[in-house]
Amino acid sequence: MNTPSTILAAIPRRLHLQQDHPLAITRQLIESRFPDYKYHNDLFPVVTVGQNFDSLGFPPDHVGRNRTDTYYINKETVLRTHTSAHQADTFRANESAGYLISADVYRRDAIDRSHYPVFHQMEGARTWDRNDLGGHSTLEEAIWANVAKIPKHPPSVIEVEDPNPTIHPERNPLQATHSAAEVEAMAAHLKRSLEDVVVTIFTAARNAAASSGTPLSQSDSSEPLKVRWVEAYFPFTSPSWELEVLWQGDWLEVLGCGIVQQHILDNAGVSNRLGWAFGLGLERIAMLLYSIPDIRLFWSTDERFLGQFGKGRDIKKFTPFSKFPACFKDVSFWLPASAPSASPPTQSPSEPSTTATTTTSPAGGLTPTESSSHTVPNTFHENDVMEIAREVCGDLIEDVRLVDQFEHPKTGRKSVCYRCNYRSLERTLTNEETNELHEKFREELMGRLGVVLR
Ligand code: FA5
Ligand code: MG
Repeated sequence: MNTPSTILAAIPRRLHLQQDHPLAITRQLIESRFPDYKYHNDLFPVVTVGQNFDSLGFPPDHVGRNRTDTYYINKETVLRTHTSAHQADTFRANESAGYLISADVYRRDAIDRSHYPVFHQMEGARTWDRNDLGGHSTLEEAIWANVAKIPKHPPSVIEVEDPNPTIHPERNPLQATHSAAEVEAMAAHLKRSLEDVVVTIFTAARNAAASSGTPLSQSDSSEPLKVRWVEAYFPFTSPSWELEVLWQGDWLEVLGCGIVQQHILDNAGVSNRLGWAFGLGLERIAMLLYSIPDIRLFWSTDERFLGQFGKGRDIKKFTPFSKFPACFKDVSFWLPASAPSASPPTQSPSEPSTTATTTTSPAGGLTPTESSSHTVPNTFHENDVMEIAREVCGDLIEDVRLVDQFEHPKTGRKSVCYRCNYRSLERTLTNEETNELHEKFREELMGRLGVVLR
């Protein structure tokens, strides 16, 4: 068990189901592009290691399985790290050709304005039955007939860069059970479906920006939206891709996807079916849609935040309430003697290549601090620092980053320095308050990680 009570407290929030919450509105906007799919929005976040990793073909030594990256409830049970944990069961239930799963997911990770230990994903999948070609003579013909039904947006609306071949023998191989023609057809269906989602979202985002009177760069509706498909790797799809969107000058990864590994469908008892799957981050999309500058805001119960969304209105740009001052404080400490140098935060199953670049920050209250009856681990991992910061400071800490690393030339001892940025989204913090938080943070670091403060 490495799951703090602060994380368990997030389970009942179900933000993606909360009426007029920006994550719920974003979910519904995407769902509207998949009208014939079955939606699952209510799946419980505690899953088995089998569901989260084994069923998907994660190798036994994959970093995503580490206690430094994943919240364990016990040896066999975790808080899901992605909505893909429900793929096998949903394929097994075989209720519909297509499905969408929206849910909260949990990862031990860095602290900054685009990372939070709980976020929301939407999984989508579409499969076809080899034994039911709907009157077509081949499977690829049946799939192409479905492709033709998805809106195709002209280059004046969306410019798609897709430089790589659909299949690459080394980098992005075909599975033995599929023909190249079948994969070409499924890839076309997948890509066209997701391009349509992106057009829907980003058209709404531009309209919101334009109507707020402070148009964003690239929000001029005469300029096409630019997206690109890049090759990717996931243990549970092949070939695999990521979709990136050019937004305010940066390529932003919005989703991962690919052709479902046939062993997953075989093990789910539907070996006659084949198809595609994708997984996208709802916060990342909602932040773009509404220009929300800080991921902590989604957890706010402040009406100044929640009152700005939905209620039958058009999507409008979020107006930050006044930006409260930041307070930076450093903490330096020697690592325990046996420890390797600070490992960077890792993300399971894979690190996004780019993150939302955000500019201003405005929520959240102080969450209760964990008791410090923890045993000192004998290896140091940065995610432990991040978690202690979240437990002590709740949403009053905006950012924690490694600013210096030093190895003593004689003793070989390693020292690190982290810079903490304290800032409330809702009010100005007092000096005493910040000092108290920082002092508590230092004590917990010492007590729980066995580090020596400098
Ligand atoms: C996955 O989680 C895969 N399960 C996606 C997938 C599903 C691939 C089905 C193939 C088939 P990844 O870790 O890259 O992959 O996360 C997917 C998306 O979630 C990212 O593109 C990003 O939009 C979002 N995301 C990932 N990490 C974070 C984070 N810390 N904060 C906010 N959003 C995140
Ligand atoms: Mg990724």
